[in-house]
Amino acid sequence: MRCRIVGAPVQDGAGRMGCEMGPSALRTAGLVSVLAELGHEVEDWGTVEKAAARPAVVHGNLALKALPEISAWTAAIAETAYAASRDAVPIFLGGDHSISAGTVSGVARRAAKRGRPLFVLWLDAHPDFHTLDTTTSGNLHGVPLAYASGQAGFKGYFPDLPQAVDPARICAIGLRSVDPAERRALAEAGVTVHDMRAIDEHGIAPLLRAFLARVEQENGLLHVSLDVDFLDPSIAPAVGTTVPGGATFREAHLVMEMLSDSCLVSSLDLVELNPFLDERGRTATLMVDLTASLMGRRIMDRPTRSHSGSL
Ligand SMILES: [Mn+2]
Repeated sequence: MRCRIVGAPVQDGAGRMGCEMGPSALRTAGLVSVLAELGHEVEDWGTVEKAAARPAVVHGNLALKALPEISAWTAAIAETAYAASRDAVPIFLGGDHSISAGTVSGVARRAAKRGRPLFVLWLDAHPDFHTLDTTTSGNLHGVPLAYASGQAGFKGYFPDLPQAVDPARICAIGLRSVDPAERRALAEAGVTVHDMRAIDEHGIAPLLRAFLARVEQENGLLHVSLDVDFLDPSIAPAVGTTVPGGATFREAHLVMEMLSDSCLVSSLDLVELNPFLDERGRTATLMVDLTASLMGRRIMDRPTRSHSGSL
């Protein structure tokens, strides 16, 4: 398979600095060589050009931070995501999670052009489903999923959305920090939500399997957005928004292995890695290992699968 690496070193959407170094850390942890060793053709497209901030616009929510900057990043990333997804599986290296406003809207436009429905798997402690009106922190890494799924209130502030993702085709897994406004909005929009309690009660595999079955049934494309804080902070400390009680090492790898087996993944975000907070690169290394699992690394061959390795 052809993989296309795209760096999106955005940090203005997070509450603290450091995510700008994320793409470098993921490359340093060996992402390109790991993918090449798995037999993939890897193209590194370098770094999305930081667009000039759009003229400041006044918004009623005075808490909003870096709105012109994030809006400009979103436009630039969406354009690159659309181009990069033409004939390859793009892997977007964040950068804080605000990059997904651009990556998801870009690949959604690509999916529409292909006449295929886009599904989104959101692996995160947070749903990032705030609108510009409901966020109280004002950190715009809390809004990308609301934007990309066409929720109200972004028009005139963020780039016009060429193609909204149907909220009914979004599945968020790993949630354990959800604000009341988000809880209401997720329910109203019809997003499938599996919080950590659901994982505890049912196990992560059946929850994911049910979603993947829907993607397959509708012949969909699947974008996976992996936030470092999906993982438990004890194994992935390099993130500015740690929440205890996250996915374990094996739960995370199992998700990636199931995604690999499904052959459905068409694009991937690796976001919120803050190397300034890491311990000797262990979080960056784990993110690369998880990517390897998603892209076909396996412990043992599964001989019953006829299409293994042809993701
Ligand atoms: Mn996030």
